[in-house]
Amino acid sequence: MAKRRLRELKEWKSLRKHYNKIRDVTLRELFDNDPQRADLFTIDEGDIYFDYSKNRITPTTMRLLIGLAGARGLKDEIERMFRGYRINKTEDRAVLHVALRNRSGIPMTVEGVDVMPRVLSVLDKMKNFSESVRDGTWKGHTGRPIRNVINIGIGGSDLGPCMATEALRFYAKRELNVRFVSNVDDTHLVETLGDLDPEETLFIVASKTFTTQETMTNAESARKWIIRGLSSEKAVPRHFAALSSNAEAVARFGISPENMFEFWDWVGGRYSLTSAIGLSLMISIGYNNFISMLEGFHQMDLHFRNEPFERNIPVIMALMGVWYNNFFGAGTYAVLPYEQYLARFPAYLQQVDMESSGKCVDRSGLSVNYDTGPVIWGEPGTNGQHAFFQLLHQGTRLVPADFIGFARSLNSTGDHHRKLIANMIAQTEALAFGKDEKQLKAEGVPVHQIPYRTFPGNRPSNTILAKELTPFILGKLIAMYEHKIFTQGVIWDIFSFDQWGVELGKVLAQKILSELDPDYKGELMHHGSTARLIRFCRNNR
Ligand code: G6Q
Repeated sequence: MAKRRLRELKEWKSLRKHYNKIRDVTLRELFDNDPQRADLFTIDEGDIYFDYSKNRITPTTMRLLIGLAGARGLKDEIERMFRGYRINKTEDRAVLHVALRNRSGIPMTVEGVDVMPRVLSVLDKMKNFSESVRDGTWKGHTGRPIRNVINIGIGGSDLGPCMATEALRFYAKRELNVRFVSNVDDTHLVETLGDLDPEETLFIVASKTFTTQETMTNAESARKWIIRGLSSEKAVPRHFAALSSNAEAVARFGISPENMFEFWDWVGGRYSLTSAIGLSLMISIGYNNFISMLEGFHQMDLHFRNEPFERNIPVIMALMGVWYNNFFGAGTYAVLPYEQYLARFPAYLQQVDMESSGKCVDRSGLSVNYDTGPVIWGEPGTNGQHAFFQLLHQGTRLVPADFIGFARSLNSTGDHHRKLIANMIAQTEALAFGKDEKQLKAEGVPVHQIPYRTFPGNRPSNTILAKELTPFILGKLIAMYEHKIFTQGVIWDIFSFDQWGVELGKVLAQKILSELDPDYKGELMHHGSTARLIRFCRNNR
């Protein structure tokens, strides 16, 4: 029997009807009518405290949304991922990043082959290498220990380790500078290397394919920088390591197999932080902290696989997302960490979510007739409050948001942290309950100002709390979002693990690259706008 399209499902239709009934019900009413509401809609998972009570939902909403997940076969889909099926159909690959952090000792297979021995052997190799860099036994070409580690990669080979290195800086070996170069803009490389000594600098070229234009351009320039700085080609093997699945290209670059850390086609770029792609992070925080992060990932993987949907944080997060995206028509989703160390977390999630869910064709190849992934954005609190929160509180758009915070600061100084958390909790309250005319009048606000100073409220959010930001908790948080995205992909019936949408621009850029050459003599076969842009840049070099 052909799979029913999303909007034809009876569960979807019931949700539509239910939405029409409750769309105008306010969070104030919902809380007033049910004093147990916060209990009912909180999952205290042990490490993560997930409060979703400030959402425009009732028990019926949840029953219907969970019914929808059931009708989409979510349980089976989760199993298919964990069992290594080739669920990335358009690239004909399995999707088994969960094996990278499988700490159970139980085999995980792709087509009957246990991948765990290879996963663990790469981890071991990473351990030895990272320890030798950290303790100074790894020497550069001139015999000096390494003080600077530069990860060269882009997209999935940059955003994860860059975000996590920043997030876990508290646990870092401070004598080591760990930096990230991603942009093909020469400024990125030049500014990153400006104050560094090649004798003490190690480059980690992170590229699954080892053909990515930006990464290879940066890596070639870094190679020249080393050769120039150390006056010898022989310096390359002591100053370069590679994270890749393309052994031949790595060897051609001059990096020896001992310094290549492998990963596999069943690891998608944006899901690769826990693979060899995490090497720069491991060098920064050390093997034990890295393993602790993997444990956190693994615990959340188990939670996602085993918990009933009613108690399953990633599933509930996904359902909330679908509820606002498809019924309330919210086109964006804000992620607001109240934790400076998580400053890069929204940017990281942007890739994981938007590359996975930015699709307009369903798994049967038909155009979808409903919205898929929203725009993900965010900044750390409290900075965001002084920037875009105005729109969240009084704008015309509904922007659901995740607030992420920690009960303790890692750098406890005076009452900074108490103020930070007070702000976070206050924002969720202000968004949910707003401030009405009656309250404003009671405060003596002049009548003519009342419309401007009214807060409509009824703006939903999740609050995600943990005791302290540790590697373990970071692992849990990331896995939570990964599985949220997976769940939404199942509901929207899209392929979450490909990214064909990034290809066209790359191909066109190759053509334009040659046309930008001042000696290019051919005709510019483009629409008028593009041809003029090319001419402007060529004439003004
Ligand atoms: C992520 C994408 C993409 C990829 C980069 C880098 O899921 O596949 O962001 O990670 O394009 O690719 P390489 O690692 O092959 O250089």
